Amino acid sequence: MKTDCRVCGGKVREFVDLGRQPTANGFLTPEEAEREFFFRLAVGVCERCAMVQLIEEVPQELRYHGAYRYHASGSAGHRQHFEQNALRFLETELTGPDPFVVEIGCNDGVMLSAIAEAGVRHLGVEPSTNVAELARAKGVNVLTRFFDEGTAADVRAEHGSADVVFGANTICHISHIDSVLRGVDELLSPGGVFVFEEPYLGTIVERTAFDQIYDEHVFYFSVTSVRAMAERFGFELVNAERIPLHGGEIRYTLARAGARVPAPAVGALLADENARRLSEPETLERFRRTVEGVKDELLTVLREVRAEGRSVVGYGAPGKATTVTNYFGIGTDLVPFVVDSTPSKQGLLVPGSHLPVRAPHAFSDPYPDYALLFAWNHAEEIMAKEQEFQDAGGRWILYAPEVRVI
Ligand code: JHZ
Ligand code: SAH
Ligand code: ZN
Repeated sequence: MKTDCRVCGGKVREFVDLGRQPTANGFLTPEEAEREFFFRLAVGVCERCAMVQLIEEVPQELRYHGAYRYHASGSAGHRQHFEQNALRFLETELTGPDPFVVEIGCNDGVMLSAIAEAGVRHLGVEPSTNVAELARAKGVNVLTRFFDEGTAADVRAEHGSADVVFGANTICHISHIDSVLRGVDELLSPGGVFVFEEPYLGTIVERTAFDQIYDEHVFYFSVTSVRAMAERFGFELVNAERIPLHGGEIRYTLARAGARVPAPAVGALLADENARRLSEPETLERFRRTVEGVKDELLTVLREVRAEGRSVVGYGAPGKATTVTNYFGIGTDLVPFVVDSTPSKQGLLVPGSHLPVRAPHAFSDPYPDYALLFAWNHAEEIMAKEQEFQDAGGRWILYAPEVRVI
């Protein structure tokens, strides 16, 4: 069992245990389901640096490989967001004579394709070969490797230093985060920035977004813990911006210590975290109890509507659905199947709970009475798309931040 902090070596105190869980994006065939991998999904907080992190971890090769199912370009909202990110980098950071940007975990090229289109030097470091191929098909340069200090040294030797190192929903996935920070130190130009956008502990606690907890999310960052981590490795946290993706994230900007003046947002968010006692044991314990309440309520609603003979379909098969269905014990008796727009998930089973994943057309064939919205962070996009379901009398069941039937 892991009890030492991956950042500072301090003691990690466990505060929530979501039970035996498989790897969240390990969608599988019925044959594979017989020898599925499980681990104990539990989270703790470091008593020294406040970094919230998994107690046990899944080896990275079991999570990222040639059949990684998450395709970042699947949502119109995400495509738009990352294109805007690219434009912002092009306007503000990549303005020198021959700029170079490295993205850690570029996935299917959702961000770098816009950089490639602008003709700017770039490299995606992406170990999952299937999604790396999708990026290459969009004209993106990709190195299929896990990022760490060794990779950083090789990239620097071949391409020179980078003006921007970027990562989205990836940096919190890497358990050897010390090696990542040493690697960024090696790779970044003196005036460069390391920018990463990751789920925010503050939102997870505030919105009871416990389904953001799964094997891939090794760390649950806060401004407090990221600032401490930055300082440990010779960096300074110079900006922290709240962004709406995945229900609420923060975009952190790290520069070399003393190189840039920190934005006022850093101090403001730190003060807010202190005032909320975000990383304190009693806050995290309250979060755990709230999750238990959501579990009881959601199971009650699902059992009631099923007892009335109503049909329920799951909408979306995000990684989050693995946590919810396995922790709550939601099987095909309550939710016979889910629909998801990602081709590579269709025809497979949700890890652990084994709910079948079907293509979106199964949703209207015929419409169910209720749809349990697993992809709740895309609620606006999905509800607009599925207006006909609502017009036909269909109702949505939501469970974050609380159970609601609308
Ligand atoms: P979505 C993944 O999280 C995993 P997930 C990972 N660990 C991470 O950190 C973030 O991404 C970046 C489907 N869908 O975005 C597509 C529809 O069916 O919440 C997706 O399978 N219809 C890397 O998995 C899922 O829902 C639609 O109209 O929690 C959403 O997954 C839309 C918009 C989506 O990420
Ligand atoms: N940036 C995209 C994709 C996030 S999915 C987005 O925000 O939507 C996370 C990606 O990180 C996966 O494609 C995975 O293969 C990659 N990844 C995981 N560990 C990594 C590592 N050590 N180095 C580089 N990429 C990694
Ligand atoms: Zn620590």
